[in-house]
Amino acid sequence: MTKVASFTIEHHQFLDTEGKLVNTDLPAFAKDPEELIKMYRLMTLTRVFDTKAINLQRTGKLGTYASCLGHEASHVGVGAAMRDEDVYAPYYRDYGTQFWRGVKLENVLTYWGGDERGNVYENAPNDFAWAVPIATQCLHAAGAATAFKYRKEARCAVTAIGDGGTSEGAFYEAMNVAGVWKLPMVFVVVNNKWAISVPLEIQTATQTIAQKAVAAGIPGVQVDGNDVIAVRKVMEDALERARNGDGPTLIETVTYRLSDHTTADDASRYRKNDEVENAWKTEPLIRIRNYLMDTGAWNEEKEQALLKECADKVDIAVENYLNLGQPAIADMFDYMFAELPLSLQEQKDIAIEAAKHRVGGHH
Ligand SMILES: Cc1ncc(C[n+]2csc(CCOP(=O)(O)OP(=O)(O)O)c2C)c(N)n1
Repeated sequence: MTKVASFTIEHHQFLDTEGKLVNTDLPAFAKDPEELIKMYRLMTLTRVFDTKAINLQRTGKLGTYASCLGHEASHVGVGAAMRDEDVYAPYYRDYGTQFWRGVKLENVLTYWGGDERGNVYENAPNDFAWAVPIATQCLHAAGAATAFKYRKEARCAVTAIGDGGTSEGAFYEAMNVAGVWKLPMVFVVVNNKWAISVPLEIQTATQTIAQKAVAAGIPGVQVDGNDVIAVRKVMEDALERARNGDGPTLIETVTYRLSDHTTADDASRYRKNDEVENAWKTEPLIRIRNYLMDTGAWNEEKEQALLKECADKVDIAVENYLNLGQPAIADMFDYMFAELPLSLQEQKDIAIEAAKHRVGGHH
């Protein structure tokens, strides 16, 4: 017998669950407290926003909403490493990355309010809309990365997907083409341990999600997804490789979904309380806040001011969302097909006509 291939998967971490450094070889950005504070501020805003969005759904002002509670470091670390000219193809709960890139809080509310205008990101116009069909976004990102390579542009495409999503064919197809064409892209798998009620060990037989990269001939690395310094660092390295023409990377961020899957789910029906309680001990905000406090860059006064500022920002976004007014009737027909099938064209015409006759009708 001869060994023809072997692999190892690295796990990266800088901060332990208490916020103490386990690796003192800090990347450049982490030596600047202002950079860390910027990330912590957005992580906090994302959490305050998330709580409010759930309350809006519970009071009937928002449709089904997918919470990102617990994902804040994975999201913000990814966004912070990207450049404006890169392109992001998100899945449905990637708000932290998107906020970093300029997507407004209002966009998220508008989208989950069932209004297509939520997908129009004024400040991140090249990024893709949220993908709810699992793994399709990986192919969109591969398409964008192919265009960047073809046009010789120094841009990268980044996509994110959940652990369950890596069981989809589209995920492997995208990784395969990215590997063989050395596309300038990064695949981020947010491993939050659950795909609705399906736990990771039933989802896949692999020891890590990162090793799924081996099958595509690309590097796979695992990172503590609750450690924002580590996520940004591995992301920066992966983007540098991509920009240098060395091809794609798969990053697995190991985290935990602290909330229900969506507001339409009740995770207590399939998940043990102990597991969730333990996960709260390793959640991402505590450790970066503790680290900043220990280094003297943060204090209780700044914390209280930040919480107030976040609450105010969220309130303004909610007001804007609630005052947006009705969308055009045509919106629910216009974005699925390049050419509308005849049957839908008929329905669209009827809907527009009916709206004209309704009091306050809008089209
Ligand atoms: C192609 C496809 N199949 C099934 C679904 C239904 N669905 C929505 S979310 C979900 C679980 C996804 O889990 P994971 O990829 O781990 O991401 P998470 O939601 O945990 O962040 C499923 C099966 C879907 N949206 N698209």
